[in-house]
Amino acid sequence: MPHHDSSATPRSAGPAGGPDPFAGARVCVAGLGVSGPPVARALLARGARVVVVDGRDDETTRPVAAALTEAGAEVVLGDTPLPEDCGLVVTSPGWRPDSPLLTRAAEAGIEIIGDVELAWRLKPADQVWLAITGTNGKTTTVRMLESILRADGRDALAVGNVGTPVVEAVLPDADGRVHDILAVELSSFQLHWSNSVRPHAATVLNIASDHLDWHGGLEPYARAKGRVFARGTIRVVNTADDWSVRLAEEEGDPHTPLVGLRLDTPRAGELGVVEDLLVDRAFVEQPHSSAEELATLGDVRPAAPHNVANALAAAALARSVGVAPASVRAGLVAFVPEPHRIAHVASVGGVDYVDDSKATNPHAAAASLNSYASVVWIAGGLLKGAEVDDLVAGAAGRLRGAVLIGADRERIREALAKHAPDVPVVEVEGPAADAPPERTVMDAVVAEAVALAEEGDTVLLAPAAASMDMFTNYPERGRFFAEAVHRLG
Ligand code: UMA
Repeated sequence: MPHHDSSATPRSAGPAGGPDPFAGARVCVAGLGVSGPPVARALLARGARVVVVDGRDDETTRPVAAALTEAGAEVVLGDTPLPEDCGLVVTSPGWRPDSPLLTRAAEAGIEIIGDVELAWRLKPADQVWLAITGTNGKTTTVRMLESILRADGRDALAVGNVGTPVVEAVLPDADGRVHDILAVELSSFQLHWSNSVRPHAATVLNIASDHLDWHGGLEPYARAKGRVFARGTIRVVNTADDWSVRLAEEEGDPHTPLVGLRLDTPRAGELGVVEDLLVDRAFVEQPHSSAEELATLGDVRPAAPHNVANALAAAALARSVGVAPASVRAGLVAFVPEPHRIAHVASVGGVDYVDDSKATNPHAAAASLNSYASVVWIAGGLLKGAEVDDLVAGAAGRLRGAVLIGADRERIREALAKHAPDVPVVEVEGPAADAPPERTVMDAVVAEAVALAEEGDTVLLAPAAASMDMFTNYPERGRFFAEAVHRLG
């Protein structure tokens, strides 16, 4: 029987041929949320001795812990000690590098990887990954890509930050099948903890301030995203975004094609827009003398500029694996936009109500504010260290009024006072004291917005901030908003 040193770091999966580096290894899995349990199961399936830790000990974590214990893992809840003798830590993405467990592991020289890196080491050699990162538009783009690949008859799945942990898609399912191709949404957290992931093609859609508290600044946040451009990875860049181009040039492999995306006429080697057509001049035989029509602007929903850029990115990644032009169009047409992304809720009294609860940072909020001429803006929540001056200065001319909520609303109020002093601003702390129990804070917010709005205006929930100070998550924030709007009728 081969000897397995539990302090050795498993570096490659290698089940065919040499000894399996995971078999017998003692591995700590940090986190019992969405990504931790499938990571633990994958490691158990490979014969690792798994210890899972999670700081939460409550009705959510206990049943998951019981199931994993049943499956053969050791589970520690309510405390996050670094288990003794582990040779590898596989962390869930949200764990900050300065959390006590990860700090202790780093000090002890124990390798720390993320769930995505583990998935890469476990995946079959012939499974193709197309990777998407960026501050905004990742989830939409990864879903568009999945739709396009499927329209082309490919066995594809959207995974990663979008919600299905990548590790679930690299192991055979009950029928022994593994997906051929993955559309992988990667967050900066996941990329921070990846070091050997090498997608076939990848893109950084855009970079703006987000998660600065986690990474400690914009530069390390952007550089983490840049890791998506690995050795051998075809680089797809948004030519309108300086960081996207810089990261591809500075972090990527200069020997791979650099494919530009632009919202106007594409040059050779780019995808772009000519009149109302999405056009490919990169993945064609004669880029200097020919172009391939992929779709029309009408096939992209909503056809707002930032979303056309998302569609071009999805198209480029799909074309990098030989998807037919007609499949790009069919996939975009079949794509169903996710809720809470610039979703029209209702028109009441000549005023449109739009839910962009997914705008959890200033950059995303700017994109939706720019889509409307006269806006009553609902904003606020957790800014995660981001600045709002540029956002407010850029939107000032479009604002009819603002209704502010959440922990960091004071910062937005200050920016409004500075850059849009004439715009009326209302702050809402909670529902009126005598409100019936089914009323949420959003009823009070919507009532204030109604008072500010004039016919033809758009009341836009685009908070520029995360929701967790007041809501479970951004979908709940959006749902409460939509329900409050519907109660108006
Ligand atoms: N925990 C601790 N100690 C810590 C931190 C967390 O014990 O110091 C525990 C929590 O109690 C919880 C678990 O760890 O039980 C949660 O782990 P996690 O926050 O890493 O999240 P998961 O549930 O594993 O979900 C993660 C992604 N979450 C984050 O990156 C914060 C999900 O992205 C992703 O869909 C999922 O993996 C599958 O890949 C969500 C997200 O908010 C949507 N992403 C950010 C974004 O899009 O902006 C990056």
